[in-house]
Amino acid sequence: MSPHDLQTRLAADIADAPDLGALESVRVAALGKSGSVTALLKSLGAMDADSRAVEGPRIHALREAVTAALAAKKAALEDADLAKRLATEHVDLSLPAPDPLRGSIHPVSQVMDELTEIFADLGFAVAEGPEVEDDWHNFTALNIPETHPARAMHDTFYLSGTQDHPMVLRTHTSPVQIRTMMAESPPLRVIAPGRVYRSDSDATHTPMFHQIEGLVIDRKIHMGHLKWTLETFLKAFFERDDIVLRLRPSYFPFTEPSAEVDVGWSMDRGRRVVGGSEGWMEVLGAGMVHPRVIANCGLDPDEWQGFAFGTGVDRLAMLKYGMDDLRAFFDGDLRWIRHYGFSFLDVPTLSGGVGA
Ligand code: 2NL
Repeated sequence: MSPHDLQTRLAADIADAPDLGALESVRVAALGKSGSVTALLKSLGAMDADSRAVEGPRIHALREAVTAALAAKKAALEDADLAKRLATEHVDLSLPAPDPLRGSIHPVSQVMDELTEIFADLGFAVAEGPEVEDDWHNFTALNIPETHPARAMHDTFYLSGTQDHPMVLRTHTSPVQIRTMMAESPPLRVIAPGRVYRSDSDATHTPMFHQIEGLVIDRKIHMGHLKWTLETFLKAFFERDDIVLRLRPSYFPFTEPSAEVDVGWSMDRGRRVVGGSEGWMEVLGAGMVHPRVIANCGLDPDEWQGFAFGTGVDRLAMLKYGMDDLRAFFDGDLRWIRHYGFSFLDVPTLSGGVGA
């Protein structure tokens, strides 16, 4: 077929194409690998120079014309499609809007806020410090000897400090209280909530977890103050009056005497809950601040005493809200958080305070 005849036929096919699919078939049949226009272009190679000089411009003009006709028809079909959709589809503004995706407060943040509120009521300020600590604030000042297992590489994340200034990811929040004692003058009442790190990972341990420690430094402070404070805090936190405490003698390098603090539990609808006295579970470690720690912070241990305590925030959250898998805390799965009924509107208030 001559270029002229082919152009007439293709122009008709293009004009007749009822939709974009049909138009694409016309394009392939003309310009595709074995298309009619492509075949004409290929035939140029076999012509002698004179014929090619005549046919070449014609065939190239044909290709240009077909390409332009295809583009024009495509635009027309798309315009027609859009016009049809505009005519038939419409937005019903009276329909209710879809719910926006809402996040919620994380149980750990929630519990940290609750703890801050409870201790604020008891006159404690919140202290903060770096998560990358030096070995002196994290271990030495706390009377933790060079040979203590906590200092081993397999328990602590070491960073590249210098030979005489080794750096670690803090293994507890105690260095925050050390910094507070060095920077401020007693009497002191502070809590230090925050992230801590240990080289540990299994079903019940994550390499990063959350701790809260408390510190009181004053004159004539004794274990009675410690026990009352912990009892008042646990009653407010678990929202029960039947909280019983048991202090068992223990050992920490930074306190003397030291105690492990157990709280009574009871069964409630098949669950073990805090409160009552069917059994004991450990919830805190505590003690009187070791005089060497007080002296390390530049205070006179004959004048100043104090108590300190520490506990895991993740564990407190699990106990209070009945969550049983620690790892879910770090998955960021909204279904999990909704299952436990957390709402972004849940924020603790002072109105439910401890009344101290
Ligand atoms: C536990 C035990 C504890 C402390 C933390 C502390 C801090 C300073 C001085 C003395 Cl600056 N003590 N903190 C004391 C006793 C226990 O934590 O089982 N934590 C999860």
